[in-house]
Amino acid sequence: MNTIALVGNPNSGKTTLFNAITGANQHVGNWPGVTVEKKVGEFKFNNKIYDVVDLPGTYSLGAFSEDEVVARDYVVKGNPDVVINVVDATNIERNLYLTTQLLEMGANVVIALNMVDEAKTREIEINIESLSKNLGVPVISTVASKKSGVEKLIEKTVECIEKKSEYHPLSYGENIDKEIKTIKELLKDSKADYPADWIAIKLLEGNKDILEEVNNKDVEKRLTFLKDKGIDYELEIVDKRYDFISNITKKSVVKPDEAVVTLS
Ligand code: GDP
Ligand code: K
Ligand code: MG
Repeated sequence: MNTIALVGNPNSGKTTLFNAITGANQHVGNWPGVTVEKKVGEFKFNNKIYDVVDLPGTYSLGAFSEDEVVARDYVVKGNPDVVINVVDATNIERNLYLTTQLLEMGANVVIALNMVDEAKTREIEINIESLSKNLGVPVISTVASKKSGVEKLIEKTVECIEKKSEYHPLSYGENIDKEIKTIKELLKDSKADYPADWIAIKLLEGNKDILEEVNNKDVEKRLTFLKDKGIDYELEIVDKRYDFISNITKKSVVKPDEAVVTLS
């Protein structure tokens, strides 16, 4: 059975899209051990049935809330075949922060660029091709509340199950990239469920539960060594994600207040 997960910021239109994709074929439960609601549905395409999971809405995939942990763990441990990342086109910079983290995880991402009707009303111009090229993943524009673009999104999603997009890690600059390599080397023989690049980034961000889960003395030593030298990459990593996003939006998005004004 193939499984597709829906991930996105709160109010990006995730549930509306989930309903449009699955119709009446859905059931609601709870994620084990937490009070977070679990919504599962399915759709049929070319006589095959696909499971769809609506994950809790989050801005990030750290470990700051039950919602984030549920979404994060499902993306990495639930092994969905495709992650549909619902991005609100009217708030693209903020929404792409979550996207960068999905890319870091090496998830097989398809972006549903939702609320394009509202973006149009606000005269926000988005070059879909350029956005897709620069992110390295397919982007399909949708208006979930009108079921527009949903067929195309399903087609692209099914296509991506067969053909996983190539993983393009972000660059965090020379020092951090080097440190990621060092940590990955130390983790070579450990058997955590998470992708090594992602673990290394999370550790450099100071994420305590990943450190606990990894349970590796050499890695702990390395992190203590950095700390003793006064090196803390946490803020720099966040900055680099925002740099990555702003580079992309500069190339792909024009907002009315940014349009070039020609003086006559
Ligand atoms: P969620 O929090 O991500 O699950 O978002 P919801 O699916 O609950 O949607 C939030 C609101 O946005 C609801 O009022 C939806 O009807 C509305 N909505 C969803 N998709 C679209 C869209 O493409 N365009 C517009 N204009 N509204 C939408
Ligand atoms: K909501
Ligand atoms: Mg919802």
